[in-house]
Amino acid sequence: MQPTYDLVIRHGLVATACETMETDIGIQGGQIVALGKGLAPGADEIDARGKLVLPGGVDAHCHFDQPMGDGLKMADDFLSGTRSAACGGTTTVIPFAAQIQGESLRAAVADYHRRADGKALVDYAFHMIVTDPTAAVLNEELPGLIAQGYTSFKIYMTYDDMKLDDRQILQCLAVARRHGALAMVHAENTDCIAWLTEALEAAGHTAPKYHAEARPMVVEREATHRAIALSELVDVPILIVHVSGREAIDQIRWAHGHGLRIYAETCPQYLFLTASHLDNGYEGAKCICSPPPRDKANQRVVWNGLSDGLFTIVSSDHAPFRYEGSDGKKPGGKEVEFQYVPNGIPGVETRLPLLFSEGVRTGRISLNQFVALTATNPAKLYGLNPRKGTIAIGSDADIAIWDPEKQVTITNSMLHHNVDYTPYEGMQVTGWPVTTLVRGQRVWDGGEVVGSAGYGQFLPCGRPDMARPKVSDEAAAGHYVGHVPDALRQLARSTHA
Ligand code: DUC
Ligand code: ZN
Ligand code: ZN
Repeated sequence: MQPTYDLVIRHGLVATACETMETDIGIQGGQIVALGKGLAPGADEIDARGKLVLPGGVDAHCHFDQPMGDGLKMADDFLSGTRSAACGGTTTVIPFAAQIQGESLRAAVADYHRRADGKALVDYAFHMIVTDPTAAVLNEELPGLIAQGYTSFKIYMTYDDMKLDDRQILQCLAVARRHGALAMVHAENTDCIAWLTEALEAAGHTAPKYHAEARPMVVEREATHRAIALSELVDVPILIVHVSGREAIDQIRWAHGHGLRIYAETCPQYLFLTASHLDNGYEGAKCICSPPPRDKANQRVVWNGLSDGLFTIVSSDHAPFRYEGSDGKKPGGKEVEFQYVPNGIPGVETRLPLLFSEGVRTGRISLNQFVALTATNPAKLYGLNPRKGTIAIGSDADIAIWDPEKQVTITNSMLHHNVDYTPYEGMQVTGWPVTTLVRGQRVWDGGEVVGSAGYGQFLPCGRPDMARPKVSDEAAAGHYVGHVPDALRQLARSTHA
């Protein structure tokens, strides 16, 4: 008898963001085409008895092969980065095409495609990073790129070579509003950091642990509040990325209490690391990231924000720099003052197992919340649903089959990135994906990487519905009372109609 499907996954416990069900999954042509018990035979079959069958993760914040100045280099390109993603159950990644100040945004996107072409094992989309919002960028490049499927961009409130001032941020948010893109904001007050860094340096406090002292919570709190105010002024939703603890969370809760659509992302480093991880001689540089990890009390507040729905997504913020060598955490091969250590830690492969083990297995979040935070919501937020991030008829067959009882002690040697350390060395987790499918093809199976470079496809993103401005009752009735000039409002309405 001719098989009905290319592949059938049988007897697994399938979970989506809204339900958990015992069902088989029929896959044909890379898509899910049937759900139900006792499906007809497939040419290939997977027996998932005792396993969890989840949508493949969508890691909506990771950095691969991003051009760096000053002799620095990211350790992972699209090959090693997406390989590592697949081995941790992630099937879609969204890294960043970063504009270099003084250069064009379009050129950054074109360059990033060259870096990605033929390398990825899983599917990928691009965010952009806007560092130089010239008139050409605001009026031509950004609108054109948004229309072509690059529908999200990140802006920074700190770092000399990236930061925008408030007026520039407003200009970018206005473009997001008018053209239906989602703006992501790195919220830290740059002048506070510069002032504190100078003072720490003058006192001879230059070890990695002082990175955390140069970026205390108040610095993040102030910038988070300001970003929220700017978003309110323009009347456009934003995502605050890598939220680290209580004070920033308080600002976001305040915004939600005032009816503002502010989305929030956190990352495993704010759940599993503390500033004490930076207090380890120069090895503390391995855990330098921004904002820095805080303390146990802040970790608890972040966990609460996951369980009560404050956070929309959990991403890795995988920013891979090797510890040894001259192009990573020791620039030029030297132990440098904390402010010259490249910011970022690896985590694309450990994101899901860490959150599953400490979140789902402990009961802090439900399995459905786990799926929502790590797959469904990021797909929605960035205009990739329903193709990605769920298990539904018509969706891509991007699936991670988990052994929920598998006990793993995380060591760098078992990971598949190209970084020479993991900040999670020695941590024990229960639950790990044993098979990862991208569009119905195995890329990670039984402890082996079985996918091939170049199989991963570029995904143009739709304009995310979640980026729509709020339509107030007054506006709906035609007499809006608020901060936004009518002209801006009218423009947004006509393109969003
Ligand atoms: N912000 C990021 O999003 N990633 C790495 C470093 C940073 O500051
Ligand atoms: Zn950032
Ligand atoms: Zn990042």
